[in-house]
Amino acid sequence: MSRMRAALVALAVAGLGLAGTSPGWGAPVAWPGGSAVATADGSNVFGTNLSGLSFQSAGVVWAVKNGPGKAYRLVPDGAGWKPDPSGARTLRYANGKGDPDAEGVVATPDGIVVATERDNNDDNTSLLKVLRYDGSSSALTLNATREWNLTSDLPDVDPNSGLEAISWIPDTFLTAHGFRDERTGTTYNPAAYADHGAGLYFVGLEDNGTIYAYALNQSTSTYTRVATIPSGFAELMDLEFDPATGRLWAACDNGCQGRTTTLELNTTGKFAPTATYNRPAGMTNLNNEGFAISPTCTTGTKTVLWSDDNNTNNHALRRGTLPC
Ligand SMILES: [Ca+2]
Ligand SMILES: [Ca+2]
Ligand SMILES: [Ca+2]
Repeated sequence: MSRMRAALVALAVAGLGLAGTSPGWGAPVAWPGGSAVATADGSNVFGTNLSGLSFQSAGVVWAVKNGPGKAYRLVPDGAGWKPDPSGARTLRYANGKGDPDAEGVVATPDGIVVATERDNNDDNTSLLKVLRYDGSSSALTLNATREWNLTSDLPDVDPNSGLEAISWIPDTFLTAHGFRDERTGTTYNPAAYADHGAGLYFVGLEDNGTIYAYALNQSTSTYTRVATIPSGFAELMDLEFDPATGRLWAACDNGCQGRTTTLELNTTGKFAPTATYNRPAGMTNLNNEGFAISPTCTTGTKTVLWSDDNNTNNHALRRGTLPC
């Protein structure tokens, strides 16, 4: 989503209590990293609608924009980031057509994988698709190399309240911590899901703040839902898995005062709440729809990035820190 719905969401969130999160999540506590936040892009590089972020490595970040659907490969620019010399890549569906409304992105061993909620050429129809792209391509228009249409497996939602968030968790982590497969009622067994790659995709639905874990068949476009997980929020804007801590982060926008929650695998193999954090004290209540954590820890600190859908003060990227 962009803009507009914040007032309604604020009302809905108020109904969940002061924390902005569901019961059981505890009161929000201070952001665990630095209170200072700085802009991390040049002035008006991206404009509005930057909604998803993911580190491919310490030196490459992917960002996606909803409307028109675009992806950017970002490289370091001093302490900030800038698009690589190729600039924006226009995104298309696998058939080479359409304008996928790209709200979330994750870089995985499968490719650059994007969560979309509709075709902007047909704004009135919800279309909840995960699209895979070849991030190594030099083409400026990228056709999806695989797409998964999750619409029939998810609740009916408004066309602008669909898939917002996506992350990926490796099978090695899930099996080491006894992740429970809700479909089979047993411990998750990767061998049960043919051609799904080396991990599961976790997508977030804006409309209900719920996270859905899927095995996505990388050669047939079929999929299987493996788990359904409350994020703690009534709406959800991004997901980020931090392998260093085993924490799955859920991020909400200005409708929840920019708070984040963390979930960790508990002794029953479920992702359960472990914390609710306020945004850093130095950041105003921005329409942040993208959130990513650097894989690199430097002298006890790692960088986090937010993308602001509203391009407030002509900046769409901001950086802060977490301890590591
Ligand atoms: Ca949208
Ligand atoms: Ca928003
Ligand atoms: Ca997003």
